Amino acid sequence: MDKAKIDLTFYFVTDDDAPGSSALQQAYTAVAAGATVVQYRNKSFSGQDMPEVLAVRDLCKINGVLFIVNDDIVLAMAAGADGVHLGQEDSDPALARKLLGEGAVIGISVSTTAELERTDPAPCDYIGTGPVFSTGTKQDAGSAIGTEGLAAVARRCSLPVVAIGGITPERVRQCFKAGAAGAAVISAITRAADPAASAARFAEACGLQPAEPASPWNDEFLLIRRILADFREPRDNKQGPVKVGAGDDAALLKTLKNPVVTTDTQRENVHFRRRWQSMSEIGYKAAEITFSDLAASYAKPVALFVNLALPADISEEQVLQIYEGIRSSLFSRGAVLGGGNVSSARAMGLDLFAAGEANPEIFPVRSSALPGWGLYVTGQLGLARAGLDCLYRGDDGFAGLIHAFTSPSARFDAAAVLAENRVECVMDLSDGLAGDAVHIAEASGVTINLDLAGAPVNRELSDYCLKYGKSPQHVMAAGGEDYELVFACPPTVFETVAQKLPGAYRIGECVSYNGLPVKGLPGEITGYRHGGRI
Ligand code: 3NM
Repeated sequence: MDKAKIDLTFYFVTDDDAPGSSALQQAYTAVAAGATVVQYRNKSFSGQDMPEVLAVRDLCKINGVLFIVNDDIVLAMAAGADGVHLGQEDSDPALARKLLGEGAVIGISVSTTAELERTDPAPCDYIGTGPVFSTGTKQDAGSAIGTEGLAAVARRCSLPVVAIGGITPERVRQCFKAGAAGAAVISAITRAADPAASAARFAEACGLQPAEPASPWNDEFLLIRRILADFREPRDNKQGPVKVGAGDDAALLKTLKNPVVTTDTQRENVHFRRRWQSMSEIGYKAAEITFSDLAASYAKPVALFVNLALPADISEEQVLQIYEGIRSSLFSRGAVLGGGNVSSARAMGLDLFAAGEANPEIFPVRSSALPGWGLYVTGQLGLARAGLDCLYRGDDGFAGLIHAFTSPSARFDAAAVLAENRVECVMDLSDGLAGDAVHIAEASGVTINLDLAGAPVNRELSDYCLKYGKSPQHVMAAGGEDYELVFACPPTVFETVAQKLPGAYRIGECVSYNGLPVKGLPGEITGYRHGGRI
């Protein structure tokens, strides 16, 4: 570390108590605004947090931002931090110097001039002084010393002084006037309604420019090499349908008899939120819902192509976790990764393309329903929608519902039974029965009379509806993201299907078109809007 280059001006400290934002996201916001230092502060650190610490370190390193660990010399060493910040009650700065070496940046907290007198400045590079203003962030911070207290310490101290405690963008200037070399901040950014805007105002008050932060995964080629290391099979499997898979400019597929191609998209804050699902679940779900289109077409998955849009606050480890989820879907479907792309973006997103091979005998479509046929589904509806509502409410008492939203499975098992029985009219339920029944009715030119009164309602959905005063039929019809299959066929065919698919049941019938595509919707229901509330 070149000590002459240390810039303490905008000293951001991570907040382990900020609701819904990780230290990595916070650090990214600060670095994007122009922070010059990030201190990792986590009072309840455990080994599980290590990947996050390393990700924050990488973000700082790649952006030339000083990375300091609070309190813990051992963690600072393990994380390869640039230095450590110690309180008066923590380890001795001399020990930190001995362990971390001459190049490390070592800071110590000092509240008063009396404390300053007792502190040996020799092993330290800077002093942290506060709380300058009153703060609720650190319970044992003592009473505010004001800018006068800060000025008194700064005057007597040969080392640069970083002001801390209750500093807002509006108070930054006073701190510099009082002799501070830097302003440290937590809550004015992490608890702000708009952290990025607040961080930008803080940086501006410090006289700094915003940066376009680079991310650890910006070394795209290295990242792709790491991803591909886990996807070795396609290149070696000359017998399979993919002769040359991910890793070359394009994939070479063996001639497929009846190729079927489909695409899907998952966008952050539209289809998923990072705090609701693990990265692996996001990857798994994206792959499964793309494959669900193939299931509804009786096609066998062959290859998946994935374009990832990544904001810089996603670490390389997290990207690999997304691919871990994708891989587990590919593995269970017997398909391979055909290729893909990684690019930077403001919000996270996945665009997926799947290639499959059609059943040589039958390709179901939504336009083939006839009057007199029944309308059926392969399983319980409404679970995912209710799970999404629980996530919005922060109610984690309905694990099965939440799981239905975060980890749906494409119904290839049900599709096989339908194909065997020559069911010609099938689609997967992604937009909810209310919307998808309209698609079938309009494409087939029939009216669908829905009848959900006798449809099964599982225990958890029933409990959820009781708790929140909802009608199960309403939740089932408004549904969305069920990824069950809805199909139309003659009732006699259904009797045979039902023997192999005991979870399937009737939800209505097709009649000659009589002025409306769908009748019998409970209440005022329209289709499903991804991310919308019930
Ligand atoms: N140390 P905020 S005050 C971590 O006085 C810390 O030494 C302090 O948080 C000290 O910017 C403080 O939200 C909390 O007030 C700073």
